[in-house]
Amino acid sequence: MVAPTFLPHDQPYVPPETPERAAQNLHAILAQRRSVRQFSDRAVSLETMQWLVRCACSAPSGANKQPWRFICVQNPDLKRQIRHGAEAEERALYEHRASEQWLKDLEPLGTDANKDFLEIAPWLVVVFKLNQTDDGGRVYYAEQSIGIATGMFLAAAQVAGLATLTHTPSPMAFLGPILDRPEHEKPYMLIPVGFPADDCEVPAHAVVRRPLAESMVIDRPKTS
Ligand code: IYR
Repeated sequence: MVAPTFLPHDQPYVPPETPERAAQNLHAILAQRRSVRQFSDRAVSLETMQWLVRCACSAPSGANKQPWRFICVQNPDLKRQIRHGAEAEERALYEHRASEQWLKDLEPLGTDANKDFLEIAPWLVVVFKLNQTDDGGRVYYAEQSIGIATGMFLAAAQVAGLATLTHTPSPMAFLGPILDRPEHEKPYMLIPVGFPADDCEVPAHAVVRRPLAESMVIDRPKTS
């Protein structure tokens, strides 16, 4: 038995404005995030990446097991190998794996199997989910924990003025061997990080969000 110890939570974060304004101000930043597929090769400092990963790792996790690893790739040869692995899976997806419906749903995005951005973006962050702790212990709610951490990484990059893409070439098993990851780490998401190219374009349709009332329900819906 480990006896719990507690500290006073006597300095909770207090925003300099009201909760309404604080949340609205963050929304004004987050709502400008776009998934980018045309990156500039402009450098992003290692220090920036360290802060982004610190932001991600501030996420809550089941029993504080922190079941994640953020592999930050800048080496051109590793990026080339990742691009080739991803493009092989994407070719299979576009040529035969994806259903007609899926291909139709992708049409507005204008995507294809070419993933040249994987070599152009200055950093590729490969998020791995830990199926156990490094010393063989159990992890809990790993899917939720890593989803939260990844979301916080994306938000931090946006706040830092950096573009990201949530890229999931599927299956992603090729990433472990390229990056020499151990068996208990499973690839979760591939996130290019950088600045948008000067001539970057983004799909027009994806900026539209459903009205709030379709995403947010207060208490029970009214029965008529
Ligand atoms: N992984 C492919 C296909 C793709 C799938 C979904 I769902 C998207 O939202 C976008 C793309 C690709 O990256 O091209």
